[in-house]
Amino acid sequence: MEQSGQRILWGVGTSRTLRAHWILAELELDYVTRPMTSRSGETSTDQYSHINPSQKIPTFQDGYFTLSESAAIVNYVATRYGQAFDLAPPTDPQQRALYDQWCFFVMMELDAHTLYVIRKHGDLSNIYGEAEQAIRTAREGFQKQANAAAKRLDQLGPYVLGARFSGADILLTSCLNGALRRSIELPDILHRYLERTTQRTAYYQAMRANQSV
Ligand SMILES: N[C@@H](CCC(=O)N[C@@H](CS)C(=O)NCC(=O)O)C(=O)O
Repeated sequence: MEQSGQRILWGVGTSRTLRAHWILAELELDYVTRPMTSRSGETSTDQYSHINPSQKIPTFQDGYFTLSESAAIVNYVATRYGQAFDLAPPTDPQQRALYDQWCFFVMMELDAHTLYVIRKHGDLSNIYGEAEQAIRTAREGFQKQANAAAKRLDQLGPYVLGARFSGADILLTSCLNGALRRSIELPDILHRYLERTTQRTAYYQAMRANQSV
């Protein structure tokens, strides 16, 4: 049993684990990393399955509170600890709804439907099978939705919430970086956005913390 007050983050080495390391770094929170990597078999042990029945990383433990899903971890940490850093999600219902709109948009349209499809049927095709057409439409789908994100950012900017950086920027940045790694072209406005978000000190700290050794 972990100590009651200890913060533990399970998982390194993926864009999804990076999100959790990043929000913890933004808020300068102490935590212990369990450096478990993807597809190493470590996610399917009995001990880990008890903590996260999905057998996926990341998982975050805040004392006795256990949470999975990278976006939920980002938003939980930002809500619980982010006030002092002006990083908490908005509390006004409509502003919060717009924030949620960004988060769900990123997780569904830029992650699950597109990047993850490309990864599954590209790098991991030995497990999930070849599906050239699915990859092609996922790349096109990503570009279309990235253009939509660029339009919204152009109206609001420089961050998802306008003036201030938030957890939704962590989610968006991780997906845009994933697209660049796969040579998906992005509009200039998103390149300029990435220059802003990836120059943050906490981003470098998170990249280091997320390295698998
Ligand atoms: N929706 C989840 C997805 C998590 C996920 O798919 N994690 C992958 C690594 S990126 C994983 O743990 N796969 C299982 C394994 O590697 O054993 C999240 O955002 O946290």
